[in-house]
Amino acid sequence: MSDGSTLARLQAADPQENRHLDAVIVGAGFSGMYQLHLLRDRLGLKARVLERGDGVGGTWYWNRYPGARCDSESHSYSYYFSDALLQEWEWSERYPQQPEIVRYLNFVADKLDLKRDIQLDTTVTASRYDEAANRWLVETASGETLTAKYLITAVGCLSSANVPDIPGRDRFQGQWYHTGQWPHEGVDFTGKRVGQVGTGSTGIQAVPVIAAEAEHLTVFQRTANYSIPAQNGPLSAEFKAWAKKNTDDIRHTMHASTNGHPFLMEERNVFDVSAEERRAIYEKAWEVGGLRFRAVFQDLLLDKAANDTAAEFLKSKIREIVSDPQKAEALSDIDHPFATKRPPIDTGYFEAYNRDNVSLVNLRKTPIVEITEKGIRTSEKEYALDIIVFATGFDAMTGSLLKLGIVGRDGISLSTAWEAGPRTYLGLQVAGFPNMFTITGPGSPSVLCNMPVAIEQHVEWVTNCIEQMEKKGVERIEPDEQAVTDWVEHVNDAANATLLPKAGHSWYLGANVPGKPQVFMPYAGGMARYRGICDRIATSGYEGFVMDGETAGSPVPAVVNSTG
Ligand code: NA7
Repeated sequence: MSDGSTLARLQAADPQENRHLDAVIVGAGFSGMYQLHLLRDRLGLKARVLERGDGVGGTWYWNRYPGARCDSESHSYSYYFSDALLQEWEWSERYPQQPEIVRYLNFVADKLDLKRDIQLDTTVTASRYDEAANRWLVETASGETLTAKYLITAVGCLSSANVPDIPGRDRFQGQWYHTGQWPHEGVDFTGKRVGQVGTGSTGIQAVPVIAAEAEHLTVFQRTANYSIPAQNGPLSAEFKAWAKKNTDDIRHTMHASTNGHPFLMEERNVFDVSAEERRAIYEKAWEVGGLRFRAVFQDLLLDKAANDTAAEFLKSKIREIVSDPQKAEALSDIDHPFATKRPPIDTGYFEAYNRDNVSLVNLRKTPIVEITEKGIRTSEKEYALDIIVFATGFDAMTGSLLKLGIVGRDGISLSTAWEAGPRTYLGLQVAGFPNMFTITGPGSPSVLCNMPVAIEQHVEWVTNCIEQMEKKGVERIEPDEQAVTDWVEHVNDAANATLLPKAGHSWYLGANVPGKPQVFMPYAGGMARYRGICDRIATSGYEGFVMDGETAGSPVPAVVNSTG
């Protein structure tokens, strides 16, 4: 409902107007920081970031669990809009560890002087669109209300922890932790009996590190998972010099690739080569390690028979590595095609099961019944534990957005609008929520892409759009309902053209959170194609959007500047 009087009261109560902004940005991770930089330093707008944590870093501020490391290669896990930043920063390892990423983001925040406009320790509790005033009223947990013409959510796709509601959890007398809400002081596992629930990317990173410290680690596995060795290590001086010298080429490759990584997918298909050649290709890719494995054939995610060859190779590796046949059987009994869930990469994951102090419980055979005072009881027995680690993932892509208490035009909440699953145009805007932009929102490539690439593209697109609005005096933009319907259909078609929906329990589908509508959320049509669509829509005058009540789409001067 519109409520101009609330705004009038706020403005009267705050003559300095320092709470009345052009843009409120929620979240101080990669997206929020870059969005602040462009709106403030390029467009000259009054913008502020509100951040729940007491430091910058977003996802990486919270995910401090043992072994936390990015699965994008460090030289590509950087902002590419500024050559000065690229030249000055130096990554130490092939895959950056959490503390190094937080250091990097602090380095960027300091270089760009962002911190003065980032309000830390600030949790947004409600965000309401005031139609009469055309302002967003953003309330925080401390009772403060900020107002802004633009509301930009930069809350990350994987930041709302999914702690399973297992009966008896609060009875447990030991300590329990979720990996995404890890204590800053760390957890001492020395001499402890640890139970870890979950074997996704996070659990797979944590197992070897916890196993090396704990007296005993019991891993509770519901779904067995593929994993490829990261082959992580320090970067050589030659590589660092090469990466600094070739930033244009690296950027070009990332922008041309399907997933925003600094390597392209091979053009060959699995059955273009003989079984022998294929085996050699997979062996070599295993040695190279990481997500490059997925790129050795172009049809791995398109053709089940092709995928089976990679799946069988990876399962055979598990059986080779894990010496206990029962463990090997449980770990290689994988029920979904390779890479239809986010493919984890690891450092010594399967090898950890050869340690005497690591045991595996197959929850498919003996499910968890309850948590007791002493530990975890499955249908078979009770496991006594001192610490439980929930590596159980996130309410991905929508969880953090819905927590912002967003209410749009006519008093419709985002949770009502998305009751049957998220509906966006380009993953950027939602009908009925004028001037709200969702960075890496559902319906955009986001988690299927190297995140900084997806983030830079969105932030630049939003900035260009706002720049046009400000220049032309446009007050409101929101998508046309039909454009949203068409885009949602296109997102579904793009997913259905791949094997991705075949992992029925994937968080891409929302299937990991009980009661969450099951809709394939990220855009699977590829980052390069998506970028082209967004650019075309902008240059056509924002086709599919409604500006100040008028259907947009008549030609406007080309405004897209992809380098920001
Ligand atoms: P994921 O990939 O969602 O993995 C969560 C794991 O926790 C997965 O093995 C789940 O099994 C398991 N899980 C979740 N709930 C339960 C319950 N109730 N009981 C037993 N096991 C459970 O999260 P991650 O944090 O590992 O990774 C998220 C992303 O972060 C990752 O893809 C990277 O992009 C970075 P399931 O498979 O659902 O049977």
